[in-house]
Amino acid sequence: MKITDAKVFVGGPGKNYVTLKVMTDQGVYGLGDASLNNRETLPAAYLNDYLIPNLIGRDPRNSEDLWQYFYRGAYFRRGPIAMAAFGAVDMALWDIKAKLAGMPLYQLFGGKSRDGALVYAHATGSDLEDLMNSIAHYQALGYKAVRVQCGIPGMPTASYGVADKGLSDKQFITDFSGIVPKEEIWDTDKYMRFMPDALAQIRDRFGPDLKILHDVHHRLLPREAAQFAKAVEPVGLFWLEDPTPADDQDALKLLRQHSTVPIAIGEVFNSIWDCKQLIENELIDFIRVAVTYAGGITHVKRIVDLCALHHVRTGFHGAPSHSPISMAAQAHLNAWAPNFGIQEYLVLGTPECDALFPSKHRLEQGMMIVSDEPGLGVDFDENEAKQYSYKPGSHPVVRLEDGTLWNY
Ligand code: KDG
Ligand code: MG
Repeated sequence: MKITDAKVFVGGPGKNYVTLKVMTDQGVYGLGDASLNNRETLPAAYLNDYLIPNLIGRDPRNSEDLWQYFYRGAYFRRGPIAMAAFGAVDMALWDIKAKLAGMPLYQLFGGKSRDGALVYAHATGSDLEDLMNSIAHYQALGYKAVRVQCGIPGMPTASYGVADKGLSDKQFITDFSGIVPKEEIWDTDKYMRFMPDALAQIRDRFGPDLKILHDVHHRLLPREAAQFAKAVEPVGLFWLEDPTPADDQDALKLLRQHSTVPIAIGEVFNSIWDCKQLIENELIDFIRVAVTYAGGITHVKRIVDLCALHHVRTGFHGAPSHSPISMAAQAHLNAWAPNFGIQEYLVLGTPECDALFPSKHRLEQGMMIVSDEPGLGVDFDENEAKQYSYKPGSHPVVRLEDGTLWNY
C-alpha cells in the first residue's frame, strides 16, 4: 500500500483551518489538522515544502516509523510549527489505519473506557452579572462544567477570555482586522483584588455541583500564583489553568507548597519534553496538550501514558483554534484514556462548519459521544472548501499600564 498524493487546504468559516488530506493507491484517504492559531500559513508551508514530498510512495500503515522519520530525521526538532505539521500527518495516517480496519479509531487504542466524555464550555462576561447569565445559559444547555472569565473592574481593556458585550467568545481569539495585533492592558493587582471574590460569588450562586474552571492565561508570577491559588481554595475549582508562564517548569513548586487547587497546564506545549518534569514531579493535575500542536495522536498518546503513571488526567485543549478533525482525534483518545479528565469543547457546530466537516460525533447533556464510524469519523468536503481562503489575523498583545510587555 502506498501514499499517492497529499493536499493542504487553508481556510474555513471564520477560521483559518489547515486541513491535510492524504490519498492512497487503495482509494482510502486520511485527514489531519495543522491549524496553528494565527500562524496558519507556517505549518501549511512545512507540510507542502518538506513533509508531503517525503510522504509520496511510502506505506501509510507505518505511522510510527513515519513519525520517527520526520521527528528524528529533522535535525532541528520540535516547536509548534513542525509539531503541528507532523501532527496532521499522524492524524491522517491513524485515520487511514482505522478505516482499513473498519473500526472507529478508539478501538485501536484499546476500546472505550466510558460512554461519554465530560466537556466544558466557555462562559464569559464583561462584568460579574453578565458572566452569571452566561454560566446560567450553558447550564440550561446541559453543561456540567464551565470555564468562567470575567471583565475586571478598572482594567482599561477586556481581560483574557472576555468577549466584548454581544460577541460570543468564539469571535475574540482571532482578530481579523489586520496582521498587526491590537494591544490590551493588564493589571495584576486589580485582577488579584477582584477575581477570587468573583469566583466565590459564582460558587454561592450555582451551588456545589457545577464544575468551575478558570484560566489565568500565564499572567501571574510564581508568588502571585501561589497567593491566588490559596485565596480561591474554598471555591473548590475543578481546575486553575495556566497560573504561571508555561515555559518555566519550576514555577509551580511554590504554588504546590501553598495550595491544593488542581492545576491544568500545557496548551502551548508541543512535546513530551516540555511537560516531562511537571508530570514526573506531580506538579500538575491535568495536561492541556492538543493533538494539533503536540505531534498528533502518536505523541500525545505517549504523553497521556506518562501522565497515567503520575495521577495526571487529561484536559485536552479544545479552543476554537482546532478544526473538527483534531477534535475528533481527541474524542477517540478521550473515549479510551484510562486517565481521562475533561475536554474543552467550544461548539464548532455552526451549519457552515458542519457542512465543511461532516461528522457523527455529538454533544449530549455536556458529554461528548464519540462516533462509531470507521476512522476518525469526520470528513472534509472539498467543494465546500472552495469558498474559503486564508485571512490574516492575530491575537492581541498585552502590556502593563506603564507599557511593559506582558504574557498574552
Ligand atoms: O490561540 C490561543 C487560544 O488557543 C488560547 O488563548 C485559548 O487559553 C485558551 C484556552 O484555554 O482555550
Ligand atoms: Mg487556556
